[in-house]
Amino acid sequence: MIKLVGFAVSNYYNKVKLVMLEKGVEFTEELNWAGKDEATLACSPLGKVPFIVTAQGPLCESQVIVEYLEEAFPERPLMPRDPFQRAKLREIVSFLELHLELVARRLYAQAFFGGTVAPEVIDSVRKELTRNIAAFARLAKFAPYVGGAEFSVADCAAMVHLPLISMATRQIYGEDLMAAHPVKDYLKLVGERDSAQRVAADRKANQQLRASMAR
Ligand SMILES: N[C@@H](CCC(=O)N[C@@H](CS)C(=O)NCC(=O)O)C(=O)O
Repeated sequence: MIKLVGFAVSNYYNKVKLVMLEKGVEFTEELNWAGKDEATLACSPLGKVPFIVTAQGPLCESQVIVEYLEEAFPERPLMPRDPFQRAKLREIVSFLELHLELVARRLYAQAFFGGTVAPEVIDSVRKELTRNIAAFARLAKFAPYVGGAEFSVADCAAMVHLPLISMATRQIYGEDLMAAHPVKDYLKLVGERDSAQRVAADRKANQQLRASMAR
């Protein structure tokens, strides 16, 4: 059985978990706070989570894991068959991760963890995010799912990344830079799924565990 390793507050961990839940892939979970010990680095050389451990060995990088799952467990597909349509979904995931999440991530220290971010970084992230969100909006369909009529792997990414972009920008700029787009309605719709409810409950429990450890 596949083992999913990481912690349930992580957006990338939850993206993979959503895919497994949606596909009905059986898995176990192992808590790892993105450790840098030898055993972790042997599975995920940068010590990032998530990674999975399969009968054939470990695999890291969430999108690589998702694509592996899609090929290894084709029964309940989360991508269409057509190569171009598959690529269009990957395009959305790339925009979400490279151009939105990784840019907004520069704000997280101040937005979520009580640290400070240099004012020039706060300014440049705002400019970049404004441009990148407008670009993302040209690709995202929200009709009703992010890639169109079918729920897909792109939703598993959007469900975990979009709330962070909204929360971080609201916290830092006093306004949600995604507000002009139908993100709220979309998150409400996908949030009703069993997979989303399970991920939300596990995230909450993991948040409480982290808070209790910090005391
Ligand atoms: N590109 C990676 C990103 C994973 C990632 O950044 N994970 C965070 C948790 S959300 C992490 O492990 N951070 C600890 C670290 O970077 O050392 C993926 O898609 O899996």
